[in-house]
Amino acid sequence: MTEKERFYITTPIFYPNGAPHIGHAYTAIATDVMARFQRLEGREVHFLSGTDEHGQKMQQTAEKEGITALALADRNSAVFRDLLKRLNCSNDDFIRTTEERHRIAVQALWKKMEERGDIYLATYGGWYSVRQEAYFDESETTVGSDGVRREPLGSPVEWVEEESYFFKLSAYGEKLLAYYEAHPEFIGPSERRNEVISFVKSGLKDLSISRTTFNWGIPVPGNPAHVMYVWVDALTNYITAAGYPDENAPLWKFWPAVHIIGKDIIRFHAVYWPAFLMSAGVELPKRVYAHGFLLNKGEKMSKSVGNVVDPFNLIDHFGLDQIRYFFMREVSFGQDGSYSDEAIATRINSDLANGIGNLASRSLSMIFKNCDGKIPECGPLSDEDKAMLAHIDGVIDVARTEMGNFAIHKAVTAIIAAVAEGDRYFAGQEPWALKKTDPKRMETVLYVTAETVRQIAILLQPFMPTSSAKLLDLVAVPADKRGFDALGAAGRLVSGTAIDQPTPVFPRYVAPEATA
Ligand code: ME8
Repeated sequence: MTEKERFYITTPIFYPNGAPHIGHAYTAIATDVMARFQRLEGREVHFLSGTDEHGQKMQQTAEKEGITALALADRNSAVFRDLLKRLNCSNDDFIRTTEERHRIAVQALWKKMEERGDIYLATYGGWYSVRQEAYFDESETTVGSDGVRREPLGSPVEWVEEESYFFKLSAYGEKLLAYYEAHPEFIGPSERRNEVISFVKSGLKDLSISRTTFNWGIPVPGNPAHVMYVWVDALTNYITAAGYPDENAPLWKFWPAVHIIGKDIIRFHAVYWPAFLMSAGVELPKRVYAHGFLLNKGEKMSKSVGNVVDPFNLIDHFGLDQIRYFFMREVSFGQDGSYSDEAIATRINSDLANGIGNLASRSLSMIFKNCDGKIPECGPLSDEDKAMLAHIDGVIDVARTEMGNFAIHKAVTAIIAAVAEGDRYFAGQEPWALKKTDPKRMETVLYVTAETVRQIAILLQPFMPTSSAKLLDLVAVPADKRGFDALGAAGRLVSGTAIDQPTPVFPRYVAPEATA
């Protein structure tokens, strides 16, 4: 038996210092869609998510609440875990950076970097943002009219001086640039790649990688007065979960991974992380792909504006698959995207209820009523039938190419475009008229339409797993014929297979005000 190709994909690990918001849900949905797509392609997939639980911010939030940092992490990590379940994410593992397996991995990585001569002790002074958990150059900060100095994203910074371990990042500039050059696919999209290259070209300074001003973190091996800088700790999660430092661990075969992240953390993933791994002699990630930010009606979400959307509420209101579909279809993956309740409602009604839902229910109801509840015979194919089948058989090639380029929105657009094609075909063939004039021909038209629905449903599974399964149930596709290897001629519907009376899969969205 040939071994399956492997695919390891990760979300960022989330900061559990507050409740999850829609941005977290977005990144998780996109990663889940990619993981599911690869599984349907027949690959052996490992999909990792988790929570990033150390650092000063967590310690401070916990102190304010009068609880321990671990209690805060326990409570909120569970909410993120629930969010992933609620989103129907198919992650194989959920890592918490407070786990013992992670401490072992991070300390092992540190020791490797130290052995390599890349870690030294010195004094650090700089403008530190607690919110960003990062130091900023004085030149990057500005003093506002309120007298408060802030970093570019707006959080206050304070002057901090401490004894610190440093990582010799300055020694990796040329190596990183050579790596980006040799692996143009390493960073995406291209705007982010260019941004990273110019950052590295502008010269890398050594990186302060330990802290002594708080203790909520992983101790530095041999000097527990220091805890590790939270980004050294956080990034390592990706190899912890693959079994590092045990390169014979069963999951190590999955490394290297594809990292899906938000554009806010590209520098950490595309500069620091590969430098740490080069230093420690570990293979670099396969790809780092940064998606854009979600904006609420074009505005940045912030607690002070009061436009932060709770993903749980959004799902309760519109339905899970509807939300998954909306974000994957509406936002160009890699770019910022805006959303609003109106836009979600419009997509649900036009693409789902009036689109695939309607095509499935019209064609399958006709089959149920007129073909004895069985998938009809497929007679000789007309040019129109052949064109329809050729179209639907070809969608996977487009979807595969687009997904390979991380253009999730284009993949889903190609699939949904097949619905319009199906509608045109169905309306043009008028099977309801053929019922009287040429019932054999009607059967063929219904067969071709049901076959189109079958393939659309298989293709939509990564995006809307539950609804697609319902659609596949409607056309009585067996469980072992739902992978992408069953697309095209390989898995054509079998005439004579009994189907159930179709039930609606995508109800129309009606705003609550409108029903009142
Ligand atoms: O950065 N739009 O965690 P985090 C889209 N712990 N995506 C958004 C978003 C928005 N408005 N806001 C957040 C961290 N995200 C670190 C990561 S990884 C080793 C450590 C998404 O909880 C985006 O993908 O602040 C971001 O990268 C991710 O949530 C995690 O944000």
